[in-house]
Amino acid sequence: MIDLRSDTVTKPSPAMREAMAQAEVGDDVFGEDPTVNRLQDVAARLLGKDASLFVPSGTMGNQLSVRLHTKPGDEIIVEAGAHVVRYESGAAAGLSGVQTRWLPGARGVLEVDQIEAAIRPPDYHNPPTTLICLENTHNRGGGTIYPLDTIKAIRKMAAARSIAMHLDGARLFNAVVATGVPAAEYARHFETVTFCLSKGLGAPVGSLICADRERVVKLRRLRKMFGGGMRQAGILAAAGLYALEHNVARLAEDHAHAKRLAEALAGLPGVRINPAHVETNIVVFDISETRRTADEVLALLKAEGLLLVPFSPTTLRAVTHLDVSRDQIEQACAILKKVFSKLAA
Ligand code: TLP
Repeated sequence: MIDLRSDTVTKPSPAMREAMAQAEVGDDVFGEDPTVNRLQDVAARLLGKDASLFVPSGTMGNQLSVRLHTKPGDEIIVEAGAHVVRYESGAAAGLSGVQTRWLPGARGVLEVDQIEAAIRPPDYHNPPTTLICLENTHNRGGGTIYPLDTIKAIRKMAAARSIAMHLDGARLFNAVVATGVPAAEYARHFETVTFCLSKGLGAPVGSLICADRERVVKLRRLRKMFGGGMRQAGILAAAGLYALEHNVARLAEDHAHAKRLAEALAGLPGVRINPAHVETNIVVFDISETRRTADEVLALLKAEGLLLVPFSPTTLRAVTHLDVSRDQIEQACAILKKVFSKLAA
């Protein structure tokens, strides 16, 4: 099976497992795990922040950040396809009691005017707008890179209104590798930034929230409250350190593989995709012209040995990652060609 369902399916390599086996550990709830502490220092430095906190998942990173920046009854502004509201099981409402305002973006990207128009004027009928969440790269947008100038404009407007900004940077390093913009240059426009080790970076578990020291102290308490305090987590942190050292620059290969898939898909009957929109490792394409549902097409692809996921009843997503070789990408292109040509015949 060629598994392009997500970059979350990657498995730790033998060298990563060796680093995990050798990790020095301690009780991280006491702050005594040297490997976790090292990972938190490395992550903070990379993102140009004072400090960072290791958490079990990207979802927890986002939700601790929402909780940090808001009070129950506040409103937060998000893009309509953002992970924080589409795939986190209603957590912002359930765990922080906030109302979410969903704005439609262009492949996930919101413009400053759009956000500004959605901010509630101060009036006791209105919920206070206290947080803007952006996502870079944007998953449902198709791996879109958030333009730095757009982020800067949003930041300027938000700062003037004392509204905090959180970045869901689950795939921030994909944006960094694709653009050459340093992670810290993206991060400095946000109070809190999360990134995931368990996606394209290939670690089995874990994300980091990076922020100033005072916020990290508060986040640490919230992590305990949300049940995310871990003990000898150095075994996991060692995988993260290995990932940051060995698996960042190679993300460029995943991007080239995604482009190859997009170009192959663009020539197939029944498929709609603009390869120019494939900027990183995510390929989202429309299959409505096949007049088959996403689930029907997925079953046909699976029977040929290729796994993708549905993104809507008429769109599919493929994600490239470090456990898929160039040869397997060529095989995937051949399977896609076979299935879509058969459907058209
Ligand atoms: N995304 C997963 C699914 O949940 C959809 C995937 O397969 O892409 N932010 C973004 C932008 C994400 O894409 C994800 C995971 C998360 C946060 C959550 O990370 P985890 O799974 O560690 O909670």
